[in-house]
Amino acid sequence: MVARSSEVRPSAVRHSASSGAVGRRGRGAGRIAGLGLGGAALLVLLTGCDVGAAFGGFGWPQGGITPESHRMYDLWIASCIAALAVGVFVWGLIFWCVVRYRKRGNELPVQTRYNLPMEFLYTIAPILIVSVLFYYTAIVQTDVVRTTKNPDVTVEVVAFKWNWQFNYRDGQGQDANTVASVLGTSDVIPILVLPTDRSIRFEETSRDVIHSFWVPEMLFKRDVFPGKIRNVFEVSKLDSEGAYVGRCAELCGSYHAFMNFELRVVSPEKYDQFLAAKRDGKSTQEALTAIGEDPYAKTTKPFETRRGEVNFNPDDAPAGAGN
Ligand SMILES: [Cu+2]
Repeated sequence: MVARSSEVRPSAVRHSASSGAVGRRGRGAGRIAGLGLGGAALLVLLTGCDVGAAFGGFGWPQGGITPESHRMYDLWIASCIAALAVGVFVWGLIFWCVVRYRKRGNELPVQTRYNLPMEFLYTIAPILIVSVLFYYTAIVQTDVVRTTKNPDVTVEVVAFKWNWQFNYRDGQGQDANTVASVLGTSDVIPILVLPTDRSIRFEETSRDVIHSFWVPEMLFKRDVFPGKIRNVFEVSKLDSEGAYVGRCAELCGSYHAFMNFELRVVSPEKYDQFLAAKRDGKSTQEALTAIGEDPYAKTTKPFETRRGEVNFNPDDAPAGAGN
């Protein structure tokens, strides 16, 4: 009995003597965590955009053309940097523990269960991180889906199987009037002409099934519903002139993949001239030519069924034989 108690005692003494050191270590880890998060935040502030470009946007599409798309992009980049900072910190701790506390004999290392500073850290830190991410996400989302009372341009987006019609409106809602219209056909891609530096409201409606209006460079898409629901969103402006392909992003039927359109962003002066030409009864192609723009889509082309070229019979047996 005496021998056993003398075996137990030294480790018990060592444990109580080292509890002060553990407390100091816990505070140290807290300081390191604080420094790490602070450093990550500073990094985001200083180099947010450049870091994103250096890493290919961390998978997020680059080259947005609206202020809203830039804000979403910045949120994504900052979230990735924050996630990486936390990741590096955690990986560092794991590897440090693996090396520092590797087995070096049969003696048990100091046990740190019920270490209050430690438990406090790994309970509070994730809550804080999620709260910060949630806060900025809520702010950016609110900003992106905000609509205003008097946007400069209102365009009604009408989707149908399998094309688009764009109606330029004199007001908002279902009761407003269409002053000019662009209609896509099987042979001509519809071109949605819009100005830079003006706020634009998109009001969506479908004639049959659910479609989705998507211009990849806006980094935004929204479903187009049939019936009374009009999905509405706005962009505060379009940054840069150019031609951008637009697509349907909701599987809507056989030719869904070919339901393309083109967004043509022009100067406000050209836009006014285009609208005036349309109001005078000119076709979309004539109106585009009148303002010195390419009359046909540059980013996509009408789909080709090539039904005449297909023959599923072996060794070119006539397709017309039999029925
Ligand atoms: Cu569609």
